[in-house]
Amino acid sequence: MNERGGRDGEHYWLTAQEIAQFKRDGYVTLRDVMTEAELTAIEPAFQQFIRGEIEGMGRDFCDMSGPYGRAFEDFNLVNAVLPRRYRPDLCGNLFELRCASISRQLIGADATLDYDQFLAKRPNKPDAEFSWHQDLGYWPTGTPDTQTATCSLALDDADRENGCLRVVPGSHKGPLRPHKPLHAGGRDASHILSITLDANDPVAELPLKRGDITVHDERIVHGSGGNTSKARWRRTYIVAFRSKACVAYERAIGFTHSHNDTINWQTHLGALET
Ligand SMILES: O=C(O)CCC(=O)C(=O)O
Repeated sequence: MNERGGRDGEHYWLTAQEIAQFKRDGYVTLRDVMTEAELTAIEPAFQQFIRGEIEGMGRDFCDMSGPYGRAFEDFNLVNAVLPRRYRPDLCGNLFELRCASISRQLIGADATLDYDQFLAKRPNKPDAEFSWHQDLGYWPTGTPDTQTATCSLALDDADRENGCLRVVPGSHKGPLRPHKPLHAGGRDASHILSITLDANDPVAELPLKRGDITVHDERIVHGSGGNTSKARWRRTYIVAFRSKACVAYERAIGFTHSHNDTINWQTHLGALET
């Protein structure tokens, strides 16, 4: 930690206040984590995925607002899961390294990269919603240490109009809520799970400038609205870190965060009610 915080080569130093906010609220917003030149360097790979040019991804390339099987031209929320699996040259890029630095400060020295994901809300897609959920509701129960730092980089300015991330601050201190499949047909038809907000849940929107990130933990209730702008994308590059023991446990049961994983979801999602 240093007192002023900010970028420092492969590191990004958090202030004591930022670390305290993550623990207190379940999330933190960090400004200017990537410079314009650094963003420009990673964008071509991102765009290849979002244009649907990477072959052989199966369900790892889908619309995260709808059921599997939707035609690419009809996607609202383009979702590429595990891009580093399909383009290994992404491994070790500067964004990953800065997020590793941030995650070590938030969840401990053995923070291990668990998965990455590219998300892009097409302009003028009011249905490009990411439904309310807790990440832990999607993941196997029984992991030895659930701590997670999910870092989400804004490749475009994000706000209410293009569907920025929104959270229920402090909800990470409450229980894991029951998650239900959003679409008929369960996990075979769609990856999406959803929870209903309580009437008294406070909602905070997290607007970002290009190059800023949010970091959220595995229990905070969060989601995002549709993109009602006429011409603005909302593109997000996610890298999530969990403890080394947790990642080892996930892999041992065959869970890699790929939508192509064939583990028994009923066994591994204790909180899922169908
Ligand atoms: O950025 C979004 O719209 C939602 C992403 C999300 O839910 C997540 O990374 O856990």
